[in-house]
Amino acid sequence: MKNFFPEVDKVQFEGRQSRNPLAFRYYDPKQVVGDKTMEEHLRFSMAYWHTFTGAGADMFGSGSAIRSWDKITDPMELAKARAYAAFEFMQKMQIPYFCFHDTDIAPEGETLKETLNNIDEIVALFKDLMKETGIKLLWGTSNLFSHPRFMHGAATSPNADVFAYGAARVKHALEITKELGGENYVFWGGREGYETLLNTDMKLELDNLARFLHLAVDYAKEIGFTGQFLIEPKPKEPTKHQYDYDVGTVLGFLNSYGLEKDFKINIEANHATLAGHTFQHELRLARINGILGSVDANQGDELLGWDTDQFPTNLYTTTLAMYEILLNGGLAPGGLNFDAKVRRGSFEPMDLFYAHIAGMDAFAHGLLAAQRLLETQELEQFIQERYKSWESGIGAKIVQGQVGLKELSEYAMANDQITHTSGRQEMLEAILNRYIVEA
Ligand code: XUL
Ligand code: CO
Repeated sequence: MKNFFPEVDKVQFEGRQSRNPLAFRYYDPKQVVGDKTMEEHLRFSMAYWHTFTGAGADMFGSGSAIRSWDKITDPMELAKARAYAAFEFMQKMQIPYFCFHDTDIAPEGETLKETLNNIDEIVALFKDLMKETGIKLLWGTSNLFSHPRFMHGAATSPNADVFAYGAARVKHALEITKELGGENYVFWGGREGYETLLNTDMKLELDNLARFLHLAVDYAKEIGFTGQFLIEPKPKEPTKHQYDYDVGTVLGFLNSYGLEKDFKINIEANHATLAGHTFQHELRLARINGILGSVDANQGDELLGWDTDQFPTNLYTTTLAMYEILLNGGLAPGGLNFDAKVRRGSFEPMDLFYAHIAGMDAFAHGLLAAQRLLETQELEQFIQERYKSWESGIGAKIVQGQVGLKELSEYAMANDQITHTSGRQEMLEAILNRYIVEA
């Protein structure tokens, strides 16, 4: 097998004293943290599209990345070379999972049939490489947003032929995800939204989106695909208004259309911040509603208002994310998928390694800090104390539904001199900093 990354051997854990940029300082896959190993907690996954299909193009310029396989001109040979390179990379990085869109892995043909055949050929190669390396598929999906045929949406297109075409792609993507033992299937509604209501039947589009998802659930049952279905919210980009805006919106949508039992949510950090929420807010809202399924691990830039898909290196954010994930009892069958790309200026193959190491170490560090926080219960004790008025007296009566407005009014008349306790935000922020520094 050709060696695409001859300059790198397997990246190993060397501990926090290490100054080797090609080693993990925190991520030690077999280290037990609480009740699981780091590998079991974190379930890292590589995003095929950013790392092996993307080349660093942006709106102002073409791709800048140097990749040894790019010299190959035959599209199927190029697709195969990328597959070999991807599995070599994941093996060297000790990344146990990957995720892909159908369009990432093989070139588009002249017809739908030819396109699906191209994909099937690479899927067969993936199957061999997965067997050889033990690397698994976290989730599959169909890209229903890049090709011009999806310019007005896929499931929410005004053109029923596009809905049918999208359905054919999802049918096939479900089959290949099953074939590869994928543990989840993701719907990110790339162009499922609108630019202007002047030309949009919002009601029909939302109904059709739900119809589309129901059809997928039905077909999964028919073929015996038992993976978890996930919806990935995003508020905007590419459309001005995406229907799957944020966790709250998706929750309402699933409940309105009877899909709440079949779907969980794949939360992407940069999508959360685009929606005006913190990553932790979205994780919390999904968690307390029992629908936190998986995570697209990346980060945005505070000064840029778009989806920059950067590698997650902010320890504050990874700690609070892992805190929610631990409280969720983990993510399985979901995982932490690096839906992240190296910056356009980080154009060398080595940057792919440095970037993934940075992300994996940031999440391993976050896991250690979050685990300690939960072991000492320092935050939990503070929160419990803050809400203790609900455990007895009038609070307990409200919770148990024993009082109405009349009783509450009588109580308030007799207890109108309210005493408060401080929320102690700054003290708690300093405590959190201590856990991060000491992890
Ligand atoms: C786009 C995005 C997608 C999904 C999969 O912002 O996050 O890559 O994760 O379609
Ligand atoms: Co994503």
